[in-house]
Amino acid sequence: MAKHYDYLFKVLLIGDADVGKTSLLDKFAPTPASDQSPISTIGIDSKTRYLQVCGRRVKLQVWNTAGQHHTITSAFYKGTRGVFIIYNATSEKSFKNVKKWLDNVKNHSADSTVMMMLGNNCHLKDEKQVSWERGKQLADEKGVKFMEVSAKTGQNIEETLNILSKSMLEQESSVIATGQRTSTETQGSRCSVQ
Ligand SMILES: Nc1nc2c(ncn2[C@@H]2O[C@H](COP(=O)(O)OP(=O)(O)OP(=O)(O)O)[C@@H](O)[C@H]2O)c(=O)[nH]1
Ligand SMILES: [Mg+2]
Repeated sequence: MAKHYDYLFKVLLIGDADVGKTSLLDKFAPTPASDQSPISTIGIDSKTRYLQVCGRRVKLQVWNTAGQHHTITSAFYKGTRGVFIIYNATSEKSFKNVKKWLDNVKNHSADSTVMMMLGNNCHLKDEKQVSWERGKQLADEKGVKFMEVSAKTGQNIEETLNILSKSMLEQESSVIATGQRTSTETQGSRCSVQ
């Protein structure tokens, strides 16, 4: 039977407990509606999402982790091509911990892994403790991509998947062509939801 995709990428969702990883996964790869709020993740679970990027059929296998574990071991990173490092924009603490998560990814994953930092809950303007500017600044410092998102409103969800997928495709071509990493130029997008 013919394959339904040209590229298969494994992607991980990591970050502190309660930053909204499970909620974002539900937006990335919606399944039949559930009215229930997500419960704290205990182990890991995954969902699949197909999308077209640069004329290629991409299959994303998105793995969700439990924030309580604080570290993710090398076994989880095996074969991972992209990682979303998530913080909650209404929680300073979760933003501070992003550095630890970034170190965790760098220590355990392949150099070619594409990293993207996501500031969730960007629609909660009045409760925000972390501005877009601070998020973008940290992402630039660390050489990773950045986007503010909302699992609640769906803001920037599709853009985020497209940016990561495009970058993983570029990385794939560069590894095949030269065996080297492409530029780690960062990108960012403001959340325009009021
Ligand atoms: N208002 C609002 N609530 C959100 C958003 N994202 C997540 N939540 C809520 O925040 C709580 C935690 O979200 P989860 O998606 O379970 O967080 P998690 O990162 O998966 O947490 P762990 O599995 O414990 O690591 C849930 O009650 C969600 O309904 C968001 O964008 N806006
Ligand atoms: Mg969860």
